[in-house]
Amino acid sequence: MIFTLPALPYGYSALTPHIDAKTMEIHHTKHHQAYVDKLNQAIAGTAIATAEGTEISVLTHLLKDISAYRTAVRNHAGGHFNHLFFWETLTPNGPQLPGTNLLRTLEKSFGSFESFKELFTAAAAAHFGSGWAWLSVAKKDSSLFISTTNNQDNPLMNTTPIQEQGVPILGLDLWEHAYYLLYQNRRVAYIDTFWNIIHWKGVENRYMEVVQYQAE
Ligand code: MN3
Repeated sequence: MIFTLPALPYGYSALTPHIDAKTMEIHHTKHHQAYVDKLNQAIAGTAIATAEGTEISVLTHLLKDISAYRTAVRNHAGGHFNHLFFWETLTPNGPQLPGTNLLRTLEKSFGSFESFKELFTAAAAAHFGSGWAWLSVAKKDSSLFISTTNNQDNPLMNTTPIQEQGVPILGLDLWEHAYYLLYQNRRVAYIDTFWNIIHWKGVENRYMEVVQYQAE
């Protein structure tokens, strides 16, 4: 497997005024590209270099077993997966709420959609330094949980300090490169605007796939 950088599912300016075109272009062509290039270097000579399948499936298997690999693989496999995931989590013109299946589950899990939003926002705002905020389906019982991870880690990884393992269905990049040009130090303004551009249909599809898979 040689990992590649796919085109975004929308143009660089599609998410304005929430995320500006320059940020999207640099984020995609420089930051994401660098994770792809360094991942290819890091896996040279390992079994991953000859693995077959889609990039997402190879990455998912790799991340679930990441404790067996060195830090460079962890950082760049995480970086590649998280960004592929992030681009698909955003959309310029989706509905502002999840569909019924996911909405009801969020209400059951967190009391209401509003309180889910508040908890996710608070977790993302409180995360110290670079990292990600996630909504995931727990490995242990298929419940939904909110967490944050450092650097390019994510909840799939079987390693410390991941507090709880699960399959992410929604993720927000908390690195300054994701928002600094438009928001500077105002991370909360960036988190607030995220709610306008979430691809809820895609998030719900991920949720349905995970619960179906875990039930089998
Ligand atoms: Mn990023």
